[in-house]
Amino acid sequence: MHLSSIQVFLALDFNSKMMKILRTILLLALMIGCQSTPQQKQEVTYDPLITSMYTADPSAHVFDGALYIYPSHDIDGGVPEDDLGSHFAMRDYHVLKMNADETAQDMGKALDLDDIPWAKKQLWAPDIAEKNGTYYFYFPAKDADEIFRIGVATGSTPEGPFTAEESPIAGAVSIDPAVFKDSDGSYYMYFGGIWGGQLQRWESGSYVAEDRYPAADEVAIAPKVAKMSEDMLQFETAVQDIQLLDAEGNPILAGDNERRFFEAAWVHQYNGKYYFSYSTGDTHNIAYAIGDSPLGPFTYQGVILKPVLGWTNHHSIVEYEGAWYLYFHDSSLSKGVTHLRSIKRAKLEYLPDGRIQTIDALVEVAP
Ligand code: FUB
Repeated sequence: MHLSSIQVFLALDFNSKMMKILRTILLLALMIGCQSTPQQKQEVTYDPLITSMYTADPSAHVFDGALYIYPSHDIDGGVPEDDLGSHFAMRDYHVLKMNADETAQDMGKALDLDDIPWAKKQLWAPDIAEKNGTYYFYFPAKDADEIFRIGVATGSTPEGPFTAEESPIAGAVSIDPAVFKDSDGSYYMYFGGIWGGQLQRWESGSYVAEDRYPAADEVAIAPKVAKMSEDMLQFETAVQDIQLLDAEGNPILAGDNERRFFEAAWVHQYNGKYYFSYSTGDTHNIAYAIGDSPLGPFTYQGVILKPVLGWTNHHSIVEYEGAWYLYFHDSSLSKGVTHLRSIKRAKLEYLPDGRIQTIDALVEVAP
């Protein structure tokens, strides 16, 4: 029955007991229907996928019919918390593989800080891509000058181990690489993160060891993209800004903390459209914007995941066996310790018009 005909039905004057029951049932159905908007709160409990170690920033991919996750490996490195994010002091990467139940298993260490010639510390959010049977594992780390750069390591299986290149990728700076394979076989790397991720230090085109932010009414700092070279080890094109626009076609401004880019870029394709998703401003939503090209521009649509327990929010989106999943993390396992996070996953629901239903996975934990 259509909404308008339900409303007419409810307006009628019913006296019989049966009609009153029918009316109550319809009212309840109407209330449930009205709640089915993109802003719906999901009354679901999300458990950590693995509890034997702390994991974060999950990049999920399907290789050889299996679902693999490439997370950061959070540790308590004893480094005091500061605005540079020094307490995120990760030293290696492990590969995880999804089990048939709602858990993931550790497939072992795939890359160690000591085996990366150029990297000094802080192995943050990684990603991976496969091309012609070789697996290219992309990761950020600080170099000897404490500048975040992005490197690549290669392996012959999705589980690694991976062997790092001698130097980082030229032009690949800041943090949070996400590599997307387009339907024509091209690969693009999206990257960048503000504040501890240092993207604000590259706005002049070269590194300036000082944080410079645009004024609130200026265009926000943009995430970056470049096309990968044939050998997947470098950029084929110059790095360019990703344009994030509002519904009127105006660029999102620096003062728009609810919608501006902060970190954690991810791109996926759905029904021929490109979805660019990211963590926002100082608000830590996972938001998304839609475009017609992998290079953008992308128009802001809304929130996929509301802020979770812990300071950061970081995700990936993957289709597996006919269903769509959002991988994310929070700090529930460590009872709220910002840099000790655990990966989780939720079912992603699209609405008929291609919008994504908002997920609220915030959990309260007793300290
Ligand atoms: O894990 C370290 C950093 O925290 C990531 O690079 C950011 O995206 C945030 O999740």
